[in-house]
Amino acid sequence: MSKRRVAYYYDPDVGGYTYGLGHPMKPHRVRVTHDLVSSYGMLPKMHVLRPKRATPEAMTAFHTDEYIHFLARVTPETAEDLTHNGLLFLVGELPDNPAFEGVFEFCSISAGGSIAAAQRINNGAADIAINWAGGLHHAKKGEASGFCYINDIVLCILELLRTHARVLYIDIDIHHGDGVEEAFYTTDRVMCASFHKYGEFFPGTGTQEDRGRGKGKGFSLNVPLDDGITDEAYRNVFEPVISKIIEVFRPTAVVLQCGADSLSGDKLGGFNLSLTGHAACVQFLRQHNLPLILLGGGGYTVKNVARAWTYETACALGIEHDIDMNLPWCEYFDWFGPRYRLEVMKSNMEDLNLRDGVLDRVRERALEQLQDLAS
Ligand code: TV1
Ligand code: CA
Ligand code: ZN
Repeated sequence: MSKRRVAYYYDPDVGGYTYGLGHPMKPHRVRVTHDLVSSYGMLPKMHVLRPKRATPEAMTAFHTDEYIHFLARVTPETAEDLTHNGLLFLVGELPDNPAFEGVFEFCSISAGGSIAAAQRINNGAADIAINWAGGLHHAKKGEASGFCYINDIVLCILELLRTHARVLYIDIDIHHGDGVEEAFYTTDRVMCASFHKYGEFFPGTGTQEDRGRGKGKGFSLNVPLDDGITDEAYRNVFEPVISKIIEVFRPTAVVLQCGADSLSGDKLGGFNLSLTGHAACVQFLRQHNLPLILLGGGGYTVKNVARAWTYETACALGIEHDIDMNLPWCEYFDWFGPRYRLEVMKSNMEDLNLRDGVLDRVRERALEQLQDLAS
């Protein structure tokens, strides 16, 4: 398999932001990932770039002026007062979206990386661009949601649309990619495909009936899943569905949100994917030889997030078969005990998707919907 030019976006400040004590979202996981990527000696094999921070103006390509103005000013001290205008909910008893110290800077790093990744793809200087600090798929035009404030993915895709006719967005985070879907719900230039847990689970959207509207009818595809899905079952849906999308939609660029909360053992998730099962999605897309952007997303068992995104960086480089599964010495080595290996094992939980052939019907349904698009 031939080598690809990989651009890797990383800002060393990103790991310093914190959503607050006890909050499951930990920006630090991006630093742990970087430390592991670096210890594996991958940095000299790619273009390592520190992205420019996204400006408020760049953010308004998607978000409203009012919301950006608010987000740029909010601090832990003023959050209560500023929310009085009812613009958004940043507070609450266990707030998903707290007004933490430096929240706007954090967003500008995350979004800056995803926009820069798109520009690098647009000007042809990279085949694959990576931003593990991105992938914040729930943010809405004028509202924060589900740990996401600025939708770096929408900004990334809007940038790609400047030079690309058709962009395919794929979301393997365990949560539905609602913010991205909503942004492109009525266009036929972006195909959004989300694989997610559905049923008494955040954000509660993403049924197979939701397929887009107007010109966008058929250009949103949802694959609702249940707890316990394993590598084999996931692959048996993912690969045929993505192959069919590529055949009928003929994307000119692909954005893959690699949310790691679909891994077995995630603190918030309930799937049973191993590291290799998760990474198989990256490998499958790389094989198609289309310009590719890899973004982060969810992932709440920090050591496993770092393992997954490190291995997926190796997949982007095409060196995954050459790396030592025993972890190299690194700053956070202690976190990876007791085995100190680059693996996430599946558990013995039941795969609820295999009851009564539900999963086969979900796949057949998705393939039928895609066939509609072809005729
Ligand atoms: C503070 C402290 C906030 C502890 C939030 C889990 C917390 C959660 C917390 C939590 C938590 C959610 C909801 C309920 C909607 C709310 C990055 C009516 C132990 C992409 C976002 C999940 C997932 C939001 C983000 C969800 C992503 N789950 N402890 N909050 N309300 N919110 O259910 O897709 O991964 O859990
Ligand atoms: Ca998803
Ligand atoms: Zn998630």
